[in-house]
Amino acid sequence: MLFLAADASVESYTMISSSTGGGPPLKSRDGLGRAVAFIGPHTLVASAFGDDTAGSGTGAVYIMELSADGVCTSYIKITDGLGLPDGTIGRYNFWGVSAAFLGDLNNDGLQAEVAVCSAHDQGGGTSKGACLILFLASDLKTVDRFVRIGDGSGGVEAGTIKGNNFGMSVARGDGNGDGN
Ligand SMILES: [Ca+2]
Ligand SMILES: [Ca+2]
Repeated sequence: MLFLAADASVESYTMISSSTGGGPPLKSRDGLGRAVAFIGPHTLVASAFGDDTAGSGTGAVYIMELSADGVCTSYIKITDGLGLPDGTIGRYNFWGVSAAFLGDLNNDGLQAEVAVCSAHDQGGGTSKGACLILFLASDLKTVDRFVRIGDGSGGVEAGTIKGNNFGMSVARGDGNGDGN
């Protein structure tokens, strides 16, 4: 984490890994930080798209509480069977290849919606990819519910996604100006 001055020079920095900065235990190729998104002033979503806890290459995300000086003071992990029902993601989906904070998507007053995508989601066909829209509870640690957007799910007609890797990157915006 880089703390920048107004002239964009680095004033200070911290590293969050398995050995420093309060990070979670990791193994090689977990890829912590493949995608990152702040969801609150001191709350960071950081993916580990190579995480194998729920099966090879399933992927995971950590929701980290950070101190003001950029050290992780606590974290929770979300993957298949851990905050999400078993089988939500699947092996070799590499969930967490991208992520974006969506603010208060459902307009319930809680800024707690996050998109986390799998470039190799197998729904609708081999490696077509998908995004999970997570609706977090007010603790920002528990997944209340989620919606999958991919080929044949979440309002996308089956056969629409013809190639692979839908969700390789993701960003928030209001393209049609309706406030969502
Ligand atoms: Ca909300
Ligand atoms: Ca909109």
